[in-house]
Amino acid sequence: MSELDSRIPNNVALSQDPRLQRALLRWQPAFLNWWSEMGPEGFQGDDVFLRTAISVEPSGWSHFDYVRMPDYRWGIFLAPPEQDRRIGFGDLAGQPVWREVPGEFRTDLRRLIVTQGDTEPASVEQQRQLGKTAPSLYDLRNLFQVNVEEGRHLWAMVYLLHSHFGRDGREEADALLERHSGDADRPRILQAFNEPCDDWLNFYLFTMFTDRDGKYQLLALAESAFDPLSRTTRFMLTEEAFHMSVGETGVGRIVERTAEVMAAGEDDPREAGVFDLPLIQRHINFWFSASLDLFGGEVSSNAAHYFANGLKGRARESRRQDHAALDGVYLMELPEDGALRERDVPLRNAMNEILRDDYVRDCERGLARWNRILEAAGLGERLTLPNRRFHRQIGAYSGHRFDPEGRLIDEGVWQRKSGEWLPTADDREYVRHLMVPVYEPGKMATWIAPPRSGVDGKPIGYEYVKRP
Ligand code: BYC
Ligand code: FE
Ligand code: FE
Repeated sequence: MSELDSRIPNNVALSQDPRLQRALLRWQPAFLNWWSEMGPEGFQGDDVFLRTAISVEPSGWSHFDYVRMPDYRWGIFLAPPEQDRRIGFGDLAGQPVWREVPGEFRTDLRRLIVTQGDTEPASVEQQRQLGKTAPSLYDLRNLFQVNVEEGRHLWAMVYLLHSHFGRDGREEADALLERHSGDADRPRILQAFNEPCDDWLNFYLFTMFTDRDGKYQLLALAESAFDPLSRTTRFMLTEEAFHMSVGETGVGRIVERTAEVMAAGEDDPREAGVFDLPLIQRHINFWFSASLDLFGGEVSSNAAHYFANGLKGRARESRRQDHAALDGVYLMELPEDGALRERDVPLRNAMNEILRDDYVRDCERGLARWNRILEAAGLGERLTLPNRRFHRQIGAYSGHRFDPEGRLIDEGVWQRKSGEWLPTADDREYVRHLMVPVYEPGKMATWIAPPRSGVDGKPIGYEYVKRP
């Protein structure tokens, strides 16, 4: 392995491409500088038991060891090329995929890559204070694993910008480190990535719902006719599965503790130092609706254009029948003159909503698993997903008020009721009050049950993070 390959592990023959090498070696110090200023605060000197991607072989793609986060080897990996891969959908279906960016789609592809790339460092910024209040060393390690992998996802998009978009690609790569989550002047591009995520309840809901948007957007980009984008996003999906499992099992462990306290006959779970179900429900309502916005408008000419030209497909396009999507319509209920009316939308213009459908189904499976925990504890209460029209800021339902069942309501009702539906100042104070760090191996905070098992075959009580 050359010195370069050990600094930046890769399967893109980086050592044989001097121009790209120069660009990435120039960007790397800026990235490390960003990581130390905007990455996890207070833990940069700790030894963390982390997995590092080292190849794309399914049998041995990653390696676990103690590493200080600033020494993490952020690598560049593309899934192996598919022989004779063809465009799978839209007007260009059947043509060979592109190894280079066609001039006419350069702006569109750059925009998709920049939007994707912007979310990765944004999430690290949102989560930078969380280490200080981790409920266990196991959870602390998982947080940092998610953070370093989001850092790698940023590298993945920066690789595409540097290797395929010339000078403006380099400028966009720099700008990815200059916008910041929640910054008044230079915020992140998509709103969910400017929301604070500074306590662990919000963190688990974010990784459950917002990282899951990532999964579906990556599945759609994995269909792209621009083959380097397809191969990069396919490999990113292997890491994404872990992020969502942190969220789903994290909320599951919270629900388990709450259920335990409720089943023991405690009327007010807050008396026992756990989260009550209505508070959890309000957080589900918030992060589910914020994540639905990330799919864009219900009716979108951008999405139609991306689909027509093979830039962005549907999730798992090959499992579908009609890859042209030219004749069909999608029946939607859209607000018009103060009521919901059924409208036929040309299929290609409904691509954002079709991807959102897949996402909602996936979320429902997670909710069902949480509800099985309540059921097993003998409780009648259930958690639910709000209707997709509820609390939207983007698309056809923004600018109107809907209740969690999806009924159109007026502003007065919203003002009276929204405190029951979305996290309140009082909720926030209660959540904060429970955020006390637990750094003793194997110990858990009061409000969360232990996980089923540890990481990489290690026990739950393993010293996943060694404090200096
Ligand atoms: N916020 O035609 P429309 C992840 C804009 S998460 C602000 O409906 P389109 C991760 C839109 O730009 C995955 N603005 O939108 C998770 C457009 O502006 P123009 C991230 C928004 O283009 C956790 C206008 O509204 N990946 O990986 O069809 C941790 C009309 O919109 C928003 C991607 O997003 C919004 N939410 O769809 C770490 C994939 N939505 O043209 C990582 C790449 C829309 O009027 N991005 N607008 O100026 C895309 O595919 C598309 O840009 C979107 C929007 C799906 C986001
Ligand atoms: Fe990511
Ligand atoms: Fe992720």
